[in-house]
Amino acid sequence: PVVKSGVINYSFPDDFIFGVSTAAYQIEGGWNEGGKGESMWDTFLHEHPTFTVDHSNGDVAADSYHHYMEDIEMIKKLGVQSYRMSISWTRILPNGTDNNINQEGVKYYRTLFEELVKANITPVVTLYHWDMPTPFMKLGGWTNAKVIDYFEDYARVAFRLYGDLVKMWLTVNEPHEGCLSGYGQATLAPAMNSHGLGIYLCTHNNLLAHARVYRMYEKEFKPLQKGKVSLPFESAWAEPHDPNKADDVEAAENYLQMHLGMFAHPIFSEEGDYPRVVREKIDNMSRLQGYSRSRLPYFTDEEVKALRGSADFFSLNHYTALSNTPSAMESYFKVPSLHQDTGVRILVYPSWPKPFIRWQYLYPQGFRKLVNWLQNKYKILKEIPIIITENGFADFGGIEDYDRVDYYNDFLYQLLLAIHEDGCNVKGYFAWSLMDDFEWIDGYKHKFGLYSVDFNSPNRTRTPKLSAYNYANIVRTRRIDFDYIKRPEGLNTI
Ligand code: GBH
Repeated sequence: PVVKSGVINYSFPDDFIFGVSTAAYQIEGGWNEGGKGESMWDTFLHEHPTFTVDHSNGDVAADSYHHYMEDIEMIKKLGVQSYRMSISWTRILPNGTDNNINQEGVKYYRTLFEELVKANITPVVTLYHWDMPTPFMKLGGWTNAKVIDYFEDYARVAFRLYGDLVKMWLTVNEPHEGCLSGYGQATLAPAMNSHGLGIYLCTHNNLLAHARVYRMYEKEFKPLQKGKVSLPFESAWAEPHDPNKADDVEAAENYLQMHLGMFAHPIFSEEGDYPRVVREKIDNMSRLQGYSRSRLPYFTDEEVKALRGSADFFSLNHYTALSNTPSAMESYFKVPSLHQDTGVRILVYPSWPKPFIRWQYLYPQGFRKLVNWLQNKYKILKEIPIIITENGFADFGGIEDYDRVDYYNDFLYQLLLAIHEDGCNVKGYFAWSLMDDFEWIDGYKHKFGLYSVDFNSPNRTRTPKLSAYNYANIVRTRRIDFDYIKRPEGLNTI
Protein backbone atom coordinates (compact mmCIF):
# COMPACT_ATOMS: atom_id res chain seq x y z
CA PRO A 1 0.00 0.00 0.00
CA VAL A 2 0.94 3.64 -0.34
CA VAL A 3 2.59 4.44 2.94
CA LYS A 4 1.53 7.84 4.18
CA SER A 5 1.83 9.68 7.42
CA GLY A 6 0.31 12.76 8.94
CA VAL A 7 -2.81 14.61 7.91
CA ILE A 8 -3.54 14.87 4.20
CA ASN A 9 -3.99 18.46 3.05
CA TYR A 10 -6.99 17.80 0.85
CA SER A 11 -10.30 17.65 2.65
CA PHE A 12 -13.73 16.31 1.78
CA PRO A 13 -15.95 19.15 0.54
CA ASP A 14 -18.79 20.44 2.71
CA ASP A 15 -21.47 18.92 0.51
CA PHE A 16 -19.79 15.50 0.53
CA ILE A 17 -21.97 12.83 2.22
CA PHE A 18 -20.50 10.12 4.43
CA GLY A 19 -22.44 6.98 5.21
CA VAL A 20 -22.37 3.28 5.97
CA SER A 21 -24.10 0.42 4.12
CA THR A 22 -25.84 -2.85 4.91
CA ALA A 23 -28.41 -5.12 3.26
CA ALA A 24 -31.47 -6.82 4.71
CA TYR A 25 -30.65 -10.51 4.33
CA GLN A 26 -27.10 -9.94 5.53
CA ILE A 27 -28.00 -8.40 8.90
CA GLU A 28 -31.71 -8.56 9.61
CA GLY A 29 -32.56 -12.10 10.64
CA GLY A 30 -36.17 -12.60 11.75
CA TRP A 31 -36.57 -14.63 8.59
CA ASN A 32 -40.03 -15.96 9.55
CA GLU A 33 -41.09 -13.38 12.12
CA GLY A 34 -43.76 -10.74 11.99
CA GLY A 35 -45.53 -12.22 8.98
CA LYS A 36 -42.52 -12.16 6.66
CA GLY A 37 -42.67 -14.40 3.58
CA GLU A 38 -39.73 -16.43 2.30
CA SER A 39 -37.15 -15.01 -0.02
CA MET A 40 -35.02 -17.15 -2.30
CA TRP A 41 -32.13 -16.94 0.17
CA ASP A 42 -34.28 -18.35 2.97
CA THR A 43 -35.56 -21.17 0.80
CA PHE A 44 -32.33 -21.86 -1.04
CA LEU A 45 -30.16 -22.10 2.07
CA HIS A 46 -32.70 -24.20 3.94
CA GLU A 47 -32.72 -26.59 0.99
CA HIS A 48 -28.95 -26.42 0.38
CA PRO A 49 -27.33 -25.87 3.78
CA THR A 50 -23.86 -26.75 2.49
CA PHE A 51 -23.89 -23.96 -0.10
CA THR A 52 -22.10 -21.60 2.30
CA VAL A 53 -18.53 -22.35 3.40
CA ASP A 54 -19.53 -22.63 7.07
CA HIS A 55 -22.98 -24.15 6.38
CA SER A 56 -24.57 -21.04 7.85
CA ASN A 57 -27.48 -18.90 6.70
CA GLY A 58 -29.10 -15.54 7.45
CA ASP A 59 -31.96 -16.81 9.62
CA VAL A 60 -30.71 -14.71 12.52
CA ALA A 61 -27.63 -12.94 11.11
CA ALA A 62 -26.86 -9.84 13.21
CA ASP A 63 -30.51 -9.88 14.31
CA SER A 64 -31.09 -6.26 13.34
CA TYR A 65 -34.77 -7.09 13.19
CA HIS A 66 -34.59 -6.84 16.99
CA HIS A 67 -31.50 -4.68 17.44
CA TYR A 68 -32.11 -1.85 14.97
CA MET A 69 -32.07 0.77 17.72
CA GLU A 70 -28.52 -0.31 18.57
CA ASP A 71 -27.64 -0.04 14.90
CA ILE A 72 -28.85 3.55 14.90
CA GLU A 73 -26.75 4.31 17.98
CA MET A 74 -23.72 2.86 16.19
CA ILE A 75 -24.37 5.01 13.13
CA LYS A 76 -24.72 8.08 15.36
CA LYS A 77 -21.40 7.35 17.03
CA LEU A 78 -19.70 7.25 13.63
CA GLY A 79 -21.09 10.72 12.98
CA VAL A 80 -22.15 9.89 9.40
CA GLN A 81 -25.16 11.60 7.85
CA SER A 82 -26.48 8.62 5.87
CA TYR A 83 -27.38 4.98 6.19
CA ARG A 84 -27.77 2.74 3.17
CA MET A 85 -29.90 -0.32 3.93
CA SER A 86 -32.35 -2.48 2.03
CA ILE A 87 -35.96 -3.47 2.41
CA SER A 88 -36.72 -7.16 2.41
CA TRP A 89 -39.35 -7.42 -0.32
CA THR A 90 -41.14 -10.34 1.39
CA ARG A 91 -41.25 -8.61 4.77
CA ILE A 92 -43.72 -6.12 3.36
CA LEU A 93 -45.18 -8.32 0.57
CA PRO A 94 -44.98 -11.91 1.90
CA ASN A 95 -45.87 -13.47 -1.46
CA GLY A 96 -44.03 -10.85 -3.46
CA THR A 97 -47.31 -9.52 -4.85
CA ASP A 98 -49.19 -6.42 -3.73
CA ASN A 99 -52.48 -8.20 -2.99
CA ASN A 100 -51.15 -9.02 0.47
CA ILE A 101 -49.43 -6.24 2.40
CA ASN A 102 -47.99 -7.29 5.75
CA GLN A 103 -48.69 -4.50 8.22
CA GLU A 104 -46.19 -5.74 10.79
CA GLY A 105 -43.42 -5.61 8.21
CA VAL A 106 -44.60 -2.24 7.01
CA LYS A 107 -44.38 -0.98 10.56
CA TYR A 108 -40.88 -2.34 11.08
CA TYR A 109 -39.39 -0.22 8.31
CA ARG A 110 -41.63 2.75 9.09
CA THR A 111 -40.27 2.85 12.65
CA LEU A 112 -36.72 2.35 11.45
CA PHE A 113 -36.94 5.22 8.94
CA GLU A 114 -38.62 7.48 11.51
CA GLU A 115 -35.92 6.78 14.06
CA LEU A 116 -33.18 7.42 11.50
CA VAL A 117 -34.71 10.72 10.44
CA LYS A 118 -35.14 11.68 14.11
CA ALA A 119 -31.42 11.02 14.57
CA ASN A 120 -30.64 13.21 11.54
CA ILE A 121 -29.52 10.25 9.48
CA THR A 122 -30.70 10.16 5.88
CA PRO A 123 -31.92 6.71 4.84
CA VAL A 124 -30.73 5.52 1.43
CA VAL A 125 -32.86 2.53 0.58
CA THR A 126 -32.16 -0.36 -1.77
CA LEU A 127 -35.37 -2.01 -2.95
CA TYR A 128 -33.71 -5.21 -4.08
CA HIS A 129 -30.48 -6.45 -2.54
CA TRP A 130 -30.74 -9.99 -3.96
CA ASP A 131 -33.59 -11.35 -1.82
CA MET A 132 -36.04 -12.35 -4.55
CA PRO A 133 -39.42 -13.57 -3.24
CA THR A 134 -39.43 -17.36 -3.42
CA PRO A 135 -42.59 -17.57 -5.55
CA PHE A 136 -40.80 -15.55 -8.25
CA MET A 137 -37.61 -17.55 -7.93
CA LYS A 138 -39.71 -20.62 -8.75
CA LEU A 139 -40.87 -18.85 -11.90
CA GLY A 140 -37.30 -18.24 -13.04
CA GLY A 141 -36.45 -15.12 -11.05
CA TRP A 142 -34.98 -12.38 -13.22
CA THR A 143 -34.94 -14.59 -16.31
CA ASN A 144 -38.72 -14.17 -16.34
CA ALA A 145 -39.62 -10.76 -17.79
CA LYS A 146 -42.98 -10.85 -15.97
CA VAL A 147 -41.11 -10.32 -12.71
CA ILE A 148 -40.47 -6.75 -13.88
CA ASP A 149 -44.19 -6.00 -13.49
CA TYR A 150 -44.23 -7.36 -9.96
CA PHE A 151 -41.08 -5.48 -9.06
CA GLU A 152 -42.77 -2.31 -10.23
CA ASP A 153 -45.80 -3.09 -8.04
CA TYR A 154 -43.53 -3.67 -5.04
CA ALA A 155 -41.60 -0.46 -5.67
CA ARG A 156 -44.86 1.49 -5.90
CA VAL A 157 -45.95 0.12 -2.53
CA ALA A 158 -42.59 1.10 -1.03
CA PHE A 159 -42.69 4.63 -2.49
CA ARG A 160 -46.25 5.10 -1.27
CA LEU A 161 -45.45 3.83 2.23
CA TYR A 162 -42.09 5.47 2.82
CA GLY A 163 -41.54 8.18 0.22
CA ASP A 164 -42.26 10.93 2.73
CA LEU A 165 -39.20 9.83 4.72
CA VAL A 166 -36.96 8.24 2.10
CA LYS A 167 -35.55 10.55 -0.56
CA MET A 168 -32.83 8.37 -1.98
CA TRP A 169 -33.73 5.06 -3.57
CA LEU A 170 -31.67 2.35 -5.22
CA THR A 171 -33.52 -0.17 -7.36
CA VAL A 172 -31.46 -3.32 -8.07
CA ASN A 173 -28.17 -3.88 -6.26
CA GLU A 174 -25.24 -4.79 -8.52
CA PRO A 175 -27.03 -6.39 -11.47
CA HIS A 176 -23.65 -7.50 -12.79
CA GLU A 177 -22.77 -9.48 -9.69
CA GLY A 178 -26.32 -10.75 -9.10
CA CYS A 179 -26.68 -11.96 -12.71
CA LEU A 180 -23.16 -13.35 -13.12
CA SER A 181 -22.91 -15.20 -9.82
CA GLY A 182 -26.58 -16.10 -9.41
CA TYR A 183 -27.64 -16.86 -12.99
CA GLY A 184 -24.42 -17.34 -15.00
CA GLN A 185 -22.66 -19.31 -12.27
CA ALA A 186 -23.68 -20.94 -9.02
CA THR A 187 -21.91 -18.70 -6.50
CA LEU A 188 -25.01 -16.80 -5.38
CA ALA A 189 -28.64 -17.97 -5.19
CA PRO A 190 -30.50 -19.04 -7.28
CA ALA A 191 -27.31 -20.76 -8.52
CA MET A 192 -28.79 -21.21 -11.98
CA ASN A 193 -25.49 -21.90 -13.76
CA SER A 194 -26.89 -20.68 -17.06
CA HIS A 195 -23.57 -19.59 -18.56
CA GLY A 196 -23.81 -16.95 -21.22
CA LEU A 197 -27.60 -17.23 -21.50
CA GLY A 198 -29.56 -16.86 -18.24
CA ILE A 199 -26.98 -14.30 -17.19
CA TYR A 200 -27.97 -11.99 -20.07
CA LEU A 201 -31.70 -12.49 -19.62
CA CYS A 202 -31.15 -11.44 -16.00
CA THR A 203 -29.02 -8.47 -17.09
CA HIS A 204 -31.57 -7.34 -19.65
CA ASN A 205 -34.52 -7.70 -17.29
CA ASN A 206 -32.68 -6.02 -14.39
CA LEU A 207 -32.01 -3.00 -16.59
CA LEU A 208 -35.62 -2.91 -17.76
CA ALA A 209 -36.87 -3.31 -14.19
CA HIS A 210 -34.75 -0.37 -13.14
CA ALA A 211 -35.99 1.82 -15.99
CA ARG A 212 -39.60 0.88 -15.29
CA VAL A 213 -39.31 1.84 -11.64
CA TYR A 214 -37.36 5.01 -12.38
CA ARG A 215 -40.01 6.20 -14.84
CA MET A 216 -42.85 5.22 -12.52
CA TYR A 217 -41.29 7.20 -9.65
CA GLU A 218 -40.67 10.13 -11.96
CA LYS A 219 -44.29 10.22 -13.03
CA GLU A 220 -46.19 9.23 -9.90
CA PHE A 221 -44.01 10.31 -6.96
CA LYS A 222 -41.16 12.63 -7.86
CA PRO A 223 -43.26 15.79 -8.26
CA LEU A 224 -44.41 15.50 -4.65
CA GLN A 225 -41.71 13.47 -2.92
CA LYS A 226 -38.76 15.03 -4.75
CA GLY A 227 -36.46 12.08 -4.20
CA LYS A 228 -33.63 10.64 -6.26
CA VAL A 229 -33.37 7.17 -7.80
CA SER A 230 -30.41 5.19 -9.08
CA LEU A 231 -28.92 1.68 -8.98
CA PRO A 232 -25.55 0.48 -7.70
CA PHE A 233 -22.99 -0.90 -10.13
CA GLU A 234 -20.05 -2.86 -8.89
CA SER A 235 -16.74 -2.97 -10.66
CA ALA A 236 -13.18 -3.95 -10.05
CA TRP A 237 -10.59 -1.72 -11.66
CA ALA A 238 -9.08 -3.49 -14.69
CA GLU A 239 -5.44 -2.66 -15.33
CA PRO A 240 -3.72 -3.62 -18.61
CA HIS A 241 -1.37 -6.40 -17.55
CA ASP A 242 1.43 -4.80 -19.54
CA PRO A 243 0.51 -1.13 -19.98
CA ASN A 244 2.97 -0.89 -22.89
CA LYS A 245 1.16 -3.55 -24.91
CA ALA A 246 -1.73 -2.23 -27.00
CA ASP A 247 -3.42 -5.65 -26.77
CA ASP A 248 -3.40 -5.54 -23.00
CA VAL A 249 -4.74 -1.99 -22.97
CA GLU A 250 -7.57 -3.16 -25.21
CA ALA A 251 -8.17 -6.25 -23.07
CA ALA A 252 -8.58 -4.15 -19.93
CA GLU A 253 -10.93 -1.78 -21.74
CA ASN A 254 -12.94 -4.75 -23.01
CA TYR A 255 -13.15 -6.12 -19.50
CA LEU A 256 -14.53 -2.84 -18.19
CA GLN A 257 -17.01 -2.55 -21.05
CA MET A 258 -18.28 -6.10 -20.62
CA HIS A 259 -18.56 -5.89 -16.85
CA LEU A 260 -19.48 -2.26 -16.21
CA GLY A 261 -20.20 -0.52 -19.53
CA MET A 262 -22.83 -3.16 -20.33
CA PHE A 263 -24.85 -1.78 -17.42
CA ALA A 264 -23.78 1.86 -17.29
CA HIS A 265 -23.87 2.72 -21.00
CA PRO A 266 -27.63 2.16 -21.46
CA ILE A 267 -28.30 4.61 -18.62
CA PHE A 268 -25.49 7.18 -18.61
CA SER A 269 -24.22 7.47 -22.20
CA GLU A 270 -25.64 9.99 -24.68
CA GLU A 271 -26.57 7.38 -27.26
CA GLY A 272 -27.96 4.76 -24.86
CA ASP A 273 -28.29 0.99 -25.40
CA TYR A 274 -25.52 -1.56 -24.79
CA PRO A 275 -22.03 -0.36 -25.75
CA ARG A 276 -21.20 -1.25 -29.36
CA VAL A 277 -18.29 -3.47 -28.33
CA VAL A 278 -20.55 -5.47 -26.00
CA ARG A 279 -23.22 -5.88 -28.66
CA GLU A 280 -20.65 -6.98 -31.26
CA LYS A 281 -18.78 -9.36 -29.03
CA ILE A 282 -21.85 -11.25 -27.85
CA ASP A 283 -23.56 -11.21 -31.25
CA ASN A 284 -20.42 -12.49 -33.00
CA MET A 285 -19.64 -15.15 -30.44
CA SER A 286 -23.27 -16.32 -30.51
CA ARG A 287 -23.06 -16.62 -34.31
CA LEU A 288 -19.77 -18.55 -34.12
CA GLN A 289 -21.35 -20.92 -31.65
CA GLY A 290 -24.20 -21.64 -34.04
CA TYR A 291 -27.00 -19.64 -32.42
CA SER A 292 -29.40 -18.03 -34.87
CA ARG A 293 -30.05 -15.24 -32.39
CA SER A 294 -27.76 -13.34 -30.06
CA ARG A 295 -27.66 -14.58 -26.48
CA LEU A 296 -27.92 -10.91 -25.43
CA PRO A 297 -31.48 -9.68 -26.05
CA TYR A 298 -32.16 -6.45 -27.96
CA PHE A 299 -33.90 -3.40 -26.51
CA THR A 300 -36.75 -1.79 -28.44
CA ASP A 301 -36.39 1.91 -29.27
CA GLU A 302 -38.77 2.79 -26.45
CA GLU A 303 -36.75 0.74 -24.01
CA VAL A 304 -33.53 2.43 -25.06
CA LYS A 305 -35.25 5.76 -24.46
CA ALA A 306 -36.69 4.76 -21.08
CA LEU A 307 -33.26 3.61 -19.91
CA ARG A 308 -31.28 6.59 -21.15
CA GLY A 309 -30.99 9.13 -18.34
CA SER A 310 -32.82 6.93 -15.83
CA ALA A 311 -30.60 7.78 -12.84
CA ASP A 312 -30.22 10.87 -10.70
CA PHE A 313 -26.70 9.98 -9.57
CA PHE A 314 -24.12 7.30 -10.34
CA SER A 315 -23.96 4.71 -7.58
CA LEU A 316 -20.66 2.80 -7.56
CA ASN A 317 -19.52 -0.12 -5.40
CA HIS A 318 -15.84 -0.92 -5.50
CA TYR A 319 -13.58 -3.38 -3.71
CA THR A 320 -10.69 -4.71 -5.73
CA ALA A 321 -8.55 -4.66 -8.87
CA LEU A 322 -7.40 -7.15 -11.49
CA SER A 323 -5.34 -7.01 -14.66
CA ASN A 324 -6.05 -8.23 -18.18
CA THR A 325 -4.40 -9.64 -21.24
CA PRO A 326 -6.18 -11.12 -24.31
CA SER A 327 -7.19 -14.76 -23.92
CA ALA A 328 -6.63 -17.56 -26.36
CA MET A 329 -9.94 -18.30 -28.05
CA GLU A 330 -9.40 -22.01 -28.60
CA SER A 331 -12.29 -23.15 -26.44
CA TYR A 332 -14.92 -20.61 -27.45
CA PHE A 333 -17.34 -23.19 -28.79
CA LYS A 334 -17.42 -25.22 -25.59
CA VAL A 335 -19.08 -23.16 -22.90
CA PRO A 336 -20.88 -19.99 -23.85
CA SER A 337 -20.14 -17.57 -21.03
CA LEU A 338 -19.52 -13.96 -20.17
CA HIS A 339 -15.90 -14.93 -19.82
CA GLN A 340 -15.70 -16.36 -23.35
CA ASP A 341 -17.62 -13.41 -24.74
CA THR A 342 -15.24 -10.97 -23.07
CA GLY A 343 -12.21 -12.80 -24.45
CA VAL A 344 -9.70 -11.64 -21.88
CA ARG A 345 -7.59 -13.43 -19.35
CA ILE A 346 -7.93 -12.23 -15.78
CA LEU A 347 -4.64 -11.86 -13.96
CA VAL A 348 -3.30 -9.82 -11.10
CA TYR A 349 -0.01 -8.12 -10.41
CA PRO A 350 2.16 -10.09 -8.01
CA SER A 351 2.90 -6.79 -6.26
CA TRP A 352 -0.74 -6.30 -5.23
CA PRO A 353 -1.25 -7.65 -1.72
CA LYS A 354 -4.04 -10.19 -1.24
CA PRO A 355 -4.34 -10.06 2.50
CA PHE A 356 -7.19 -12.38 3.42
CA ILE A 357 -9.78 -13.48 0.91
CA ARG A 358 -9.61 -15.02 -2.53
CA TRP A 359 -10.89 -12.06 -4.51
CA GLN A 360 -9.64 -8.94 -2.78
CA TYR A 361 -6.35 -7.50 -4.07
CA LEU A 362 -5.16 -4.15 -2.83
CA TYR A 363 -4.54 -1.53 -5.46
CA PRO A 364 -6.05 1.71 -4.11
CA GLN A 365 -4.86 3.68 -7.15
CA GLY A 366 -7.30 1.58 -9.17
CA PHE A 367 -10.16 3.28 -7.32
CA ARG A 368 -9.04 6.69 -8.59
CA LYS A 369 -8.58 5.27 -12.10
CA LEU A 370 -12.03 3.69 -12.10
CA VAL A 371 -13.71 6.93 -11.05
CA ASN A 372 -11.79 8.74 -13.79
CA TRP A 373 -12.77 6.09 -16.33
CA LEU A 374 -16.44 6.76 -15.58
CA GLN A 375 -16.04 10.50 -15.49
CA ASN A 376 -14.37 10.44 -18.94
CA LYS A 377 -16.85 8.02 -20.49
CA TYR A 378 -20.13 9.60 -19.43
CA LYS A 379 -20.45 13.36 -19.98
CA ILE A 380 -23.56 13.49 -17.84
CA LEU A 381 -21.40 12.91 -14.77
CA LYS A 382 -20.47 16.58 -14.92
CA GLU A 383 -24.07 17.31 -13.96
CA ILE A 384 -25.00 14.37 -11.79
CA PRO A 385 -22.61 13.12 -9.12
CA ILE A 386 -20.94 9.82 -8.46
CA ILE A 387 -21.69 8.39 -5.03
CA ILE A 388 -19.67 5.48 -3.73
CA THR A 389 -22.34 3.26 -2.18
CA GLU A 390 -19.98 0.46 -1.06
CA ASN A 391 -16.26 0.13 -0.43
CA GLY A 392 -14.68 -2.04 2.19
CA PHE A 393 -12.19 -4.59 3.32
CA ALA A 394 -12.56 -8.22 4.35
CA ASP A 395 -10.58 -9.99 7.04
CA PHE A 396 -11.29 -12.92 9.36
CA GLY A 397 -12.27 -10.83 12.37
CA GLY A 398 -10.82 -8.97 15.33
CA ILE A 399 -11.26 -5.56 16.91
CA GLU A 400 -7.70 -4.36 16.22
CA ASP A 401 -8.18 -4.16 12.50
CA TYR A 402 -5.14 -2.14 11.45
CA ASP A 403 -5.36 -3.46 7.90
CA ARG A 404 -8.90 -2.20 7.53
CA VAL A 405 -7.82 1.19 8.90
CA ASP A 406 -5.13 1.27 6.19
CA TYR A 407 -7.62 0.22 3.53
CA TYR A 408 -10.02 3.05 4.32
CA ASN A 409 -7.22 5.60 4.58
CA ASP A 410 -5.66 4.49 1.30
CA PHE A 411 -8.90 4.26 -0.68
CA LEU A 412 -10.33 7.51 0.66
CA TYR A 413 -7.04 9.20 -0.13
CA GLN A 414 -7.35 8.09 -3.76
CA LEU A 415 -10.87 9.48 -3.78
CA LEU A 416 -9.56 12.84 -2.54
CA LEU A 417 -7.05 12.82 -5.39
CA ALA A 418 -9.83 12.03 -7.88
CA ILE A 419 -11.85 14.95 -6.53
CA HIS A 420 -9.13 17.56 -6.10
CA GLU A 421 -6.55 16.70 -8.73
CA ASP A 422 -8.72 15.17 -11.45
CA GLY A 423 -11.89 17.18 -10.95
CA CYS A 424 -14.11 14.12 -10.59
CA ASN A 425 -17.63 14.82 -9.41
CA VAL A 426 -17.76 12.46 -6.43
CA LYS A 427 -20.18 13.58 -3.75
CA GLY A 428 -20.53 10.74 -1.31
CA TYR A 429 -19.01 7.64 0.20
CA PHE A 430 -20.57 4.72 2.06
CA ALA A 431 -18.38 2.21 3.87
CA TRP A 432 -19.29 -1.45 3.57
CA SER A 433 -20.18 -2.31 6.15
CA LEU A 434 -21.61 -0.86 9.34
CA MET A 435 -21.09 -4.25 11.00
CA ASP A 436 -19.99 -7.82 10.39
CA ASP A 437 -22.68 -9.63 8.47
CA PHE A 438 -23.70 -12.70 6.53
CA GLU A 439 -21.47 -12.67 3.46
CA TRP A 440 -23.49 -14.87 1.08
CA ILE A 441 -21.49 -17.95 0.01
CA ASP A 442 -18.76 -17.03 2.53
CA GLY A 443 -21.18 -17.16 5.44
CA TYR A 444 -19.73 -15.55 8.56
CA LYS A 445 -16.13 -16.28 7.62
CA HIS A 446 -15.45 -12.92 5.97
CA LYS A 447 -15.81 -9.82 8.13
CA PHE A 448 -16.39 -6.39 6.62
CA GLY A 449 -17.70 -4.48 9.65
CA LEU A 450 -16.62 -1.26 11.27
CA TYR A 451 -18.32 -2.88 14.25
CA SER A 452 -17.74 -6.50 15.07
CA VAL A 453 -20.73 -8.68 15.88
CA ASP A 454 -20.47 -11.61 18.24
CA PHE A 455 -22.49 -14.19 16.33
CA ASN A 456 -22.26 -16.59 19.27
CA SER A 457 -23.97 -14.29 21.73
CA PRO A 458 -27.77 -14.31 21.87
CA ASN A 459 -27.74 -10.49 21.82
CA ARG A 460 -25.38 -10.36 18.86
CA THR A 461 -23.20 -7.96 20.83
CA ARG A 462 -21.71 -5.20 18.71
CA THR A 463 -18.27 -3.70 19.43
CA PRO A 464 -16.53 -0.90 17.56
CA LYS A 465 -13.27 -1.80 15.84
CA LEU A 466 -10.33 0.54 15.43
CA SER A 467 -11.55 1.22 11.91
CA ALA A 468 -14.77 2.63 13.37
CA TYR A 469 -12.81 5.20 15.40
CA ASN A 470 -10.68 6.00 12.39
CA TYR A 471 -13.71 6.45 10.11
CA ALA A 472 -15.44 8.64 12.73
CA ASN A 473 -12.33 10.83 12.80
CA ILE A 474 -12.35 11.21 9.02
CA VAL A 475 -16.03 12.08 9.06
CA ARG A 476 -15.57 14.59 11.89
CA THR A 477 -12.47 16.34 10.55
CA ARG A 478 -13.25 15.73 6.86
CA ARG A 479 -9.59 14.84 6.51
CA ILE A 480 -7.51 11.69 6.59
CA ASP A 481 -4.96 11.44 9.38
CA PHE A 482 -2.65 8.55 8.65
CA ASP A 483 -1.32 8.68 12.23
CA TYR A 484 -4.68 8.67 13.98
CA ILE A 485 -4.54 4.96 14.66
CA LYS A 486 -0.96 3.90 15.29
CA ARG A 487 0.15 0.40 14.51
CA PRO A 488 2.01 -1.13 17.45
CA GLU A 489 5.78 -1.41 16.87
CA GLY A 490 6.67 -4.57 15.06
CA LEU A 491 3.27 -5.15 13.45
CA ASN A 492 3.96 -4.98 9.74
CA THR A 493 1.76 -3.45 7.14
CA ILE A 494 0.57 -5.73 4.37
C1 GBH B 1 -20.95 -6.57 -2.64
O1 GBH B 1 -20.69 -7.23 -3.81
C2 GBH B 1 -22.38 -6.83 -2.23
O2 GBH B 1 -23.24 -5.80 -2.69
C3 GBH B 1 -22.54 -7.00 -0.76
O3 GBH B 1 -23.78 -7.56 -0.48
C4 GBH B 1 -21.41 -7.82 -0.19
O4 GBH B 1 -21.57 -8.07 1.16
C5 GBH B 1 -20.12 -7.07 -0.44
O5 GBH B 1 -19.94 -6.94 -1.79
C6 GBH B 1 -18.88 -7.72 0.13
O6 GBH B 1 -18.65 -8.99 -0.35
O7 GBH B 1 -13.80 -13.99 -7.39
O8 GBH B 1 -15.61 -15.39 -8.10
O9 GBH B 1 -14.96 -15.33 -5.81
C7 GBH B 1 -19.33 -7.10 -4.15
C8 GBH B 1 -18.88 -7.79 -5.17
C9 GBH B 1 -17.94 -9.85 -4.46
C10 GBH B 1 -17.75 -8.98 -6.68
C11 GBH B 1 -16.96 -10.90 -4.80
C12 GBH B 1 -16.72 -9.99 -7.01
C13 GBH B 1 -15.75 -12.05 -6.48
C14 GBH B 1 -16.26 -13.39 -6.75
N1 GBH B 1 -17.83 -8.70 -5.29
N2 GBH B 1 -16.86 -11.15 -6.21
S1 GBH B 1 -15.07 -14.61 -7.02
